[in-house]
Amino acid sequence: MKNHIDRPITLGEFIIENQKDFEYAQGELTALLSSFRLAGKMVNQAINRAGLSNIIGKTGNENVQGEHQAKLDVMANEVFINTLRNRGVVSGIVSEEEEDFISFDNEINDSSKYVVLMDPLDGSSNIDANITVGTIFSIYRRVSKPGTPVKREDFLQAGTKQVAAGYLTYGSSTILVYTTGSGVNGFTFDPGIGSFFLSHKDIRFPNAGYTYSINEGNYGHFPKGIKKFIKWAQRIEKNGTRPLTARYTGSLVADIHRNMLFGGIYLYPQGTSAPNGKLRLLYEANPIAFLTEQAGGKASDGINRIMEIVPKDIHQRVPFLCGTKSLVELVEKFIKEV
Ligand code: P6P
Repeated sequence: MKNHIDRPITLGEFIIENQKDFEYAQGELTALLSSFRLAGKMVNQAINRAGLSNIIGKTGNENVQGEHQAKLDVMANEVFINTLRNRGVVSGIVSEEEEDFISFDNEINDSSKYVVLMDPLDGSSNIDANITVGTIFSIYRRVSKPGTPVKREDFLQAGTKQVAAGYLTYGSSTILVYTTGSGVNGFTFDPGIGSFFLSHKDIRFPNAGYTYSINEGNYGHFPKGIKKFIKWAQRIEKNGTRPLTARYTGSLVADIHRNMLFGGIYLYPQGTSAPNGKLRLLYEANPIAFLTEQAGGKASDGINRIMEIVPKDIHQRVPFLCGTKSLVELVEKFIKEV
């Protein structure tokens, strides 16, 4: 449909225009995606004034991951869970902040076809330093019988079964990026109007990579293949240049967003301090892998395609390489060689 308006279309208009991409959706997936829009605005508002309200800093508690919980972690988790529950379009949720899955045991929700897995506020340790943080989400069609409470099997599906995935990056501007399997599009929030407008149409990784994103503080723990890649990235070419430059924010969404726009690779490998890597398969690696592949990139654990890993536990961790295809394949080659 031609856009007859002389402004970028809104997220809502885009979702309606692209209904055809939502296989068998009778508006539920539309409602589900738009609930992320509402919750994203609420979290964005809280983050933008965090320094002015008593919401920065830690709660003094640890989450199920053993990580110190930031007050905004708790707030974001509650906002997304309540918004999704109230929309009546989700049967259940897995959240990084919740020990087990949550079943929305009421009539409307139980009839919903979908489940959501999310990291409500990723990189929250950066908030007090005013560094970009993000929300990551993944949407599946439930495999258990609609009309009954969700079961664990609904959440332990391989990433290839995702029907949609996305992230919100709360940075110099707030951008919602998502895919339903027909490419990746980004929408920038205009706080003056209160709407998200299409700003990044059909995002594709550039062919060449520009940055590598890894916490080199863990160098001593890295497997040999990763160390070999870092040495390759830092070598000085004959003309005095080097292949890549290092950019690592400590916020997965910020690093992925930059690498997807300008080319690059993000790596969180396994090491003695993180024997299976740090990132969680279900609500960090899989949604980012879906977006990455839809944007022409690649995501693996160094050997296997991330989205083909069959999950065993809702909080399982996985070594993670993600980004420009040629760079991921170079690292996989180095890992294979040593
Ligand atoms: P480290 C944030 O906790 C996160 O999950 C990602 O957003 C980020 O890339 C990574 O962990 C940072 O971990 O060990 O380098 O501080």
